[in-house]
Amino acid sequence: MEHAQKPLLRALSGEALWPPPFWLMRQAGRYLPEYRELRAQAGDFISLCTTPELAAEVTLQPIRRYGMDGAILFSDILMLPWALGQELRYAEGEGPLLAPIRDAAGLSALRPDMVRPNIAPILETVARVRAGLAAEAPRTTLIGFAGSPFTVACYMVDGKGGKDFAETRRLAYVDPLLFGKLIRLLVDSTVEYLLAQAEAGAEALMLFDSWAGLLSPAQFRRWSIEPAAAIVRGIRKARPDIPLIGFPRLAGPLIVEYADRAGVGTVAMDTGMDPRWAAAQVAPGVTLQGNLDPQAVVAGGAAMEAEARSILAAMRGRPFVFNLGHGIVPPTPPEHVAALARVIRTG
Ligand code: 1CP
Repeated sequence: MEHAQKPLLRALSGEALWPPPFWLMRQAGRYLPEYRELRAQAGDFISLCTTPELAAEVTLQPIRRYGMDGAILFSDILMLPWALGQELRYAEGEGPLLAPIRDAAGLSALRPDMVRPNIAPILETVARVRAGLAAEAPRTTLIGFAGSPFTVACYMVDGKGGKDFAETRRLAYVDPLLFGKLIRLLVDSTVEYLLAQAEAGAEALMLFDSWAGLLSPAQFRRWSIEPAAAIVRGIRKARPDIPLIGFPRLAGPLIVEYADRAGVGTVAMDTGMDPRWAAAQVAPGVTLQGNLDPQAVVAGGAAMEAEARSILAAMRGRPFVFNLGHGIVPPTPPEHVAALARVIRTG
């Protein structure tokens, strides 16, 4: 299929399509038995992300089952700190663990010059997925991604997953010079990383700012919106037309300012965002994406259907991509995803 005719690319470029295209955050993963099987063979999670044949296969698994309009590269936002040389491991059941960076010595140990060689297997995955989609699912768009500088810094500074990231937010107040250097390094490396994914075959790019909503409004402008805008400028210089999606999770009303200033054409709404409010407040040329509660898909049935239909009704007539408000969770029954796909496709 002609690149410009893929439904997701059209919606991301500002067309209001009905029914809307859809994909689901974390659509490749533990709720799928075929993923669990392959994951068991691969060994650890980093090996899975850096073995192109396996990572490409995992990316394609949900597309084969459900025919989503978007395939998101199977990788992780923490593969960038890994590529920068920060020690990273994924402990079973505990999530990611990193050697925390909290001072100038930690910062200067990072190796931006090593990003390009270290991401080579991830770029090969991108190329394989693109070829796989051309053969198996020619209407499906390949989405590359990175974490936003602030969200990636949360893990780099705190050193582990969490809900609060107190060390990171404290460092941003007590040593904004050091924190600003880390953010700038991440801006530059993220531009390089995303452009390399585009070069390898990614057709749209998403920036996950999962923890943006932990910031005060002033800190949100400084550490979420400004770095996102700098990344968008860097990408636009080389790739003026590639669609960009921003996800300032938990931003609340600041999503409007993010939509105005970050420069992305599409803004993803989290679960708590009222889609009717967002449709009224966010500039009409900006595509919205979201925002079904992942727990509604665990529940399934009439409750899921009612939630999905109310989002569809709120978005009718504007450029929109149906998605979840956050990642799909492991207990999700796969047949509920099939039922959701049917609801979306009937509009
Ligand atoms: O054991 C396993 O199988 C590892 C679990 C896992 C998976 C499947 C992790 C560890 N990452 C991923 C894949 C992943 N992560 C994708 C793949 C593509 C897809 O969506 O299908 C993507 C886009 C991400 C992005 C990601 N990783 C985000 C941003 C989105 C979000 O969910 O908010 C974040 C915050 C992470 C960090 C991360 N990686 C993994 C875990 C368990 C976590 C969360 C840690 C925490 O803070 O508790």
